[in-house]
Amino acid sequence: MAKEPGRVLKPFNSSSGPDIISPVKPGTALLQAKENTSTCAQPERKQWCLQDFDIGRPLGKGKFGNVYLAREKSTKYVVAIKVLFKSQLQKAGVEHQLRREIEIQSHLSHPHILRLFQYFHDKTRVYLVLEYAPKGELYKELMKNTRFDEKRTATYMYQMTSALLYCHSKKVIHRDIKPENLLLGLTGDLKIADFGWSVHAPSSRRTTLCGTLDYLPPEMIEGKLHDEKVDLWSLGVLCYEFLVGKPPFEAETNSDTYRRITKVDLQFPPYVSHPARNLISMLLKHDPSQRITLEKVLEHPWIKENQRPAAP
Ligand code: AK6
Repeated sequence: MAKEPGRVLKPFNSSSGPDIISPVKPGTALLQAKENTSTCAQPERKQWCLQDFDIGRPLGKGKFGNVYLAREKSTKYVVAIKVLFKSQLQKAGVEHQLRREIEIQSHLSHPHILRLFQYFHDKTRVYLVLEYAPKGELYKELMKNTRFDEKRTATYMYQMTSALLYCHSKKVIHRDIKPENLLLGLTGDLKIADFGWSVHAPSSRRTTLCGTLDYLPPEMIEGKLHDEKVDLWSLGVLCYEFLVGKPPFEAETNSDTYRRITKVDLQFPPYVSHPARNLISMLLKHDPSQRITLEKVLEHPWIKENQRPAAP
């Protein structure tokens, strides 16, 4: 069982390689958005503050605060601003987790990972300046469509896989891949959005039945050591859910879900094509070392034949 279910980005436990997790001093400018051209004394070191933005409509509510659409005044650059209350972060004892997440995010820049441009804070709040994903939440699209066709699913799978390859190359494992954590960019491209602590707007789906157990791999349920291969399992669950409209091991109770996961009790509705079943089955292997690699997912015939290249 996951000890900290909501935490999104985890460092990949590895004794080798540089440690990218180091404390961040509050107020440190972690990232300079290229788009920011506002005049200031040190053009490369502009630190944003709330006065630099016009704040728009709320985009979502969360446990520690809300997200708003916002526009940087001088550049008119549109972003999302997440407002977190320091008192609530303190009460929940998650400040160091937030800092660590900010530190990890500051090292990530990929077309399919939602950008954290910068953060700033005042006496009572911490503000995260995030990329705005205009087409909104993917799980809503899934609910609207019930399920996605194979072309759309393969396209999302390709984008997810390239984002995860990038994360794993930086020794970051995601561990919380599910439709609720994905957003859609202007061209309908997928963005891993890292809702952090499942602080996004309440989702009606699944929470009543089994919480978020559906995406947990056997090694985490069984309390074993786990590594970046957990993301391969979640990718398999995600692919199934896109094609079928519900996750593969869904059950009435948590313990039934656990049982189905540890047995890898995988069944496909008749409409799922055999090449798609093949890929899902190669991701949903009980033994992490037997799972197909991310490199091979990109080269899988079903992905190659069905994924639509990114719009120019
Ligand atoms: C919403 C949209 C954009 C943006 C990189 C909090 C945390 C304790 C994040 C976070 C990084 C950190 C955190 C959250 C996110 C989101 C939706 C995604 O809260 N961390 C407390 C510890 C850690 O991303 N990401 O929250 S916000 C956004 C919408 C809605 C429609 N389009 N575009």
